[in-house]
Amino acid sequence: MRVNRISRARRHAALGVSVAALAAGVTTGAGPAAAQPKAAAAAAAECSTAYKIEQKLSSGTTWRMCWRYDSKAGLVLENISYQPKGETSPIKVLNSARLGQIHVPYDDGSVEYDDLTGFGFAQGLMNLDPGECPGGTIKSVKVPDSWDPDHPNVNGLCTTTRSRGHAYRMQGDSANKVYQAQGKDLLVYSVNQVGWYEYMTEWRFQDDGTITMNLGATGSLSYEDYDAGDGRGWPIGKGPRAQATSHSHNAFWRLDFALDGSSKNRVEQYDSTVTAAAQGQQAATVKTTRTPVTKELAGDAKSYRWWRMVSAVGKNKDWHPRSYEIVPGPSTKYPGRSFTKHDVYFTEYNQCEQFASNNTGNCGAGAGESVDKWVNGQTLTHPVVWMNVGFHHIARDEDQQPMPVHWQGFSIAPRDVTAMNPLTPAELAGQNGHWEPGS
Ligand SMILES: [Cu+2]
Repeated sequence: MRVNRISRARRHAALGVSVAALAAGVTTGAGPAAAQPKAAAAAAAECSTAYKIEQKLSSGTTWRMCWRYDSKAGLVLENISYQPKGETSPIKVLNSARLGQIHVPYDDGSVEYDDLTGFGFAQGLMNLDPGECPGGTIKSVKVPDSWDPDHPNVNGLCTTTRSRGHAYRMQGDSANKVYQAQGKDLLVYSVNQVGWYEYMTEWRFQDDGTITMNLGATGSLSYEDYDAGDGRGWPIGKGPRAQATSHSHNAFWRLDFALDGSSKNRVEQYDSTVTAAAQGQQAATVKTTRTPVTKELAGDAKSYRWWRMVSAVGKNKDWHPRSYEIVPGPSTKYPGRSFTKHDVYFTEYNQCEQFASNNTGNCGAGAGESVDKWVNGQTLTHPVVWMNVGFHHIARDEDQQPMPVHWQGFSIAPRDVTAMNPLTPAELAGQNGHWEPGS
């Protein structure tokens, strides 16, 4: 079926639908794009109403962004801003956020796929059933280079809200006072079919400023990949039968930050070293050092290491520079290709560098076509983050049928974006910094 899909993709690529068609989607897509001139909103908006997502969560936090749909990347979120209660204007976080590739190599070495640029990921956008967007809105998406050019519109983008459990809990001074809040998220997602798989591209915007991006894989194992017959498969049929071929899903995300509206963010790496307790000390000592990342970097995640993007222009009300910390999720790093050997790549922005592998942007003769090649010593003035999260899929009996969703992804979390917890209740607003009971 994979082969079938690729032939369909090639057939319709010949129709010559181009970047112009994608741009046209912004003006001719479904929705009342021109119908509702709202003076105040129009001034701030960088997209028409149909392409705007704005959600004020019950805790008072508002997320705003624009969406568009790219012929290769699928869902693209742009001009993302965060405005917790107590902030008088939106705080811009990202210029752009989207998938950067899904690379799928098979363990038996038979084949590998670049699902975004080589396999029609975007064209596989699925219609959503109203029941799978509970309490939300399903937007119509015009798919560029659609395989069904007479019907390019798909009800394929869900925006809704979801509870995530406790945002915090704290026992108050008086015995019967409990400060607690249930966190709320704005959820934005789409589903794209590639072969027999269905990928869920999920973006979670929490009311505390955290953004979590996850790729879920569900649908069905590809039937032609049974009976690997090489000892590398896992039997999911009776006895030794139907040995499904193991494979990896190496997902990339591309994040173009613009903290406080500026792309000139600084990258910092933090490492902590632990020294065993010296004589007379009760505990080991931990020393944390900051390393400015001034040039392009291929970074490896490890224990006691983290990175953050620091605003070039904005400070919070405690005069601390605003930043977003990268919080890696579980990952099985695939060493089989040069571009999957590192967990994160910080590259200087370049318009033609669009996909982490099998790049389709025209970077010119001699230019590399994968993200590792773009780490070549340039000074970072407008860093782009490429996050690589791998999942090694060894099938199991439970994968039939349908296959349960397996998730992979990571978060970015605010660090000093606000001077206090953005969800602080009014009664505790004075407890900032060195605070003592009764003060
Ligand atoms: Cu899989």
